[in-house]
Amino acid sequence: MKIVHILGNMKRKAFIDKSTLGISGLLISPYIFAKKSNHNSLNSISSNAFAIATWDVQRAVTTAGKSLDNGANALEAAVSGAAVEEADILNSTVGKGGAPDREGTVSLDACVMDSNGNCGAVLAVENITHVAALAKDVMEKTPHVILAGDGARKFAVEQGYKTEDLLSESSKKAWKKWLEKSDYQPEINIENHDTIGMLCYDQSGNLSGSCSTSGLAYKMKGRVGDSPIIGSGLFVDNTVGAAVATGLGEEVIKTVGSFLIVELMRQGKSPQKACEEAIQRIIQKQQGKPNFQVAYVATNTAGAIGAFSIHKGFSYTIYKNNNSQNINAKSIY
Ligand code: SD4
Repeated sequence: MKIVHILGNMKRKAFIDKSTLGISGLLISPYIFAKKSNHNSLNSISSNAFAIATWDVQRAVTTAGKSLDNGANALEAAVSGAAVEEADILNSTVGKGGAPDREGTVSLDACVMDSNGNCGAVLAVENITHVAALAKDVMEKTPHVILAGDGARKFAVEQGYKTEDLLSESSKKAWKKWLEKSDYQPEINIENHDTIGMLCYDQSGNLSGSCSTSGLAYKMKGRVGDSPIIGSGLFVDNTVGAAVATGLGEEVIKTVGSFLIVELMRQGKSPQKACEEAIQRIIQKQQGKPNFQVAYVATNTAGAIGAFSIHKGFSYTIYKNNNSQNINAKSIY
């Protein structure tokens, strides 16, 4: 069932299974998981693996985090975490069960970026659930970075991906209801597990990320947001850090948000300050309080984590050492 969380109305779980996790030591901000003496000596550090993701996605970060603990590389882990939300038919913002466009078709966007700066993306793909894995396949098995639409779907079929009808009964019902008025207004903080942007830091000290979404509910057919756009929805630089975005993609694209955050960190800003400045870049172009949400999560190579959003109600989830925690991000409003 789709639950719409309107701004200011949102209740969040402060912790995930707080009692069993024993993670009070993590209740400081920023979260320093992987201390390093030298900002650029990433590859010399090990056993500090962690996964972070946008929204309240404990199963996804735990899947990614456990695979990191078992020695998976950061890219594999980021894709495996995204796959959990993609397969969840109850998540109406990612993968199977995602909200359709205004014609009733579910089309998905995703990208990945690895520690060597390689990247892959798929745009407006229909009938394929695991688009983050598909983006990884584009990166690894084609000479290209981006495949869109039918070409991406065809490539998926060639690679052995199952084709499925991605429109769930509840998303179909919600779309039919929306059609009655066809009033297009991106809602703030739809659900508490939205577009999944995931950043993973593996035991070899490498960073990678993934971003996967069904995009904005009832978008125009063919509309693509920030999530599969490298630099907007996701950016990774293994010598600096990484960032992911969620929210109204049009606004993220205009400021190339994730790249901006990584560049701000390169200039010496903390992940928190970098996320705040990236949100300010959006806000300063608005007249008054915006009626849309944008949120960022970032980490640097020292393991510090930052997050910031325009409106209250955005949270992110961290996994480290068998513990996971959902944290409410700070916001302007
Ligand atoms: C998009 N950024 O397609 C995505 C949607 C999203 O929270 O993140 N919603 O614009």
